[in-house]
Amino acid sequence: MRPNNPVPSRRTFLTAALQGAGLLLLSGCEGLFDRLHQNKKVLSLLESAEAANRFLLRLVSRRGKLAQEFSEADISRYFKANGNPPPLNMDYILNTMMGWPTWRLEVAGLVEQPMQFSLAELQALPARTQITRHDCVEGWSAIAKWKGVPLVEIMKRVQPKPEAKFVVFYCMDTDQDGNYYYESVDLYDAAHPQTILAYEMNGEPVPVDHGAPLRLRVETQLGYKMAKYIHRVDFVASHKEIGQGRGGYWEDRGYEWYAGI
Ligand SMILES: Nc1nc2c(c(=O)[nH]1)N[C@H]1C(S)=C(S)[C@@H](COP(=O)(O)O)O[C@H]1N2
Ligand SMILES: [Mo]
Repeated sequence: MRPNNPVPSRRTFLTAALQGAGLLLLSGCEGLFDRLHQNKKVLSLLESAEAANRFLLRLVSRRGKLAQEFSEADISRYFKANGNPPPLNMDYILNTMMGWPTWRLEVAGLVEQPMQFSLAELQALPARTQITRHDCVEGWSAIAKWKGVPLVEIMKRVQPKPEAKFVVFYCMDTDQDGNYYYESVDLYDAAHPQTILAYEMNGEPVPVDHGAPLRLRVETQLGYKMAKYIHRVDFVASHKEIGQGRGGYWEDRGYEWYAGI
C-alpha cells in the first residue's frame, strides 16, 4: 500500500491538460502547445484515453495547431501556378468571362440539408483572411493572402450527419488522360479555423491559374491537398469507392493521404 501514489491519476492529468489547453486558447501561446506535445508522459496518457478524450489529444497534437500566418510584407512577388492546366471547356471559359453566372458550389452527400451556392452567396457568408505559406512536395514555397469562407460555415448550414467522416472536393480540371482532380480531408481538418474555400488571392479574385473561382486552403497540409477549381463538396463515410480509393488524385498515385507540414 502506497498512500501517496507518485503517479498522478489519468483524471488529474487530463484535468491539468485541459486547464492548460484552456489557458492556451485564451493566450494563443503556441510554445506551450509544443512543450505539451513533447511531454511523452502526457501524450501516452492521452493516447490511451477513451474516445471522449480524443478531442483533447488533438488539441495538444500538432494537428490542432494553427499554421503560421505572415504579414503583408512577406507576400511572395511570384507564386508558381502548379498542376493541371485550367479546365478548358466552353462552360468554364464563359463563366470566367462573365463573372461566374452559372457556376455553383454543390454541397451534398451525408448531410441533413444539401445546398447549392453561387459565388455571390459564398461571398456573403462570414469570411476569413489569412496570409500563409504554401508548401509543395516538389520543394517550392510561396506566401499569399487568401480570403474565403471557412468550411465550418458551410458545415453549419448543411449539417453533416453523424456517419460523415470525410469531405471530398471535386474539381473541374483533368490530367492528360481525362482523370479529374479530387481531394479529401477528415471532418477535423474541415472544421479547422484556417480551412477555407478561397475566392480571393492577394486582394483579387482567385486567378484562373490558381483555381478560379474557388479553391481549398488547408494550411496545415501540403499543396496537393488544396484542391483548385472546386465545384462540388461531398460529405462521405469513406473514400474507398471514390477514384482509386485512396482519398485524392495524388494519393491514388502514391502520395500520403495525410500530408501534414
Ligand atoms: N484541381 C487541382 N487542384 C490542385 C492541383 C491540380 O493539378 N488540380 N495541384 C495541386 C498542387 S500539387 C499544388 S502545389 C497546388 C498548386 O496551387 P497553385 O497553382 O495555386 O500554386 O494546387 C494543388 N491543387
Ligand atoms: Mo504540389
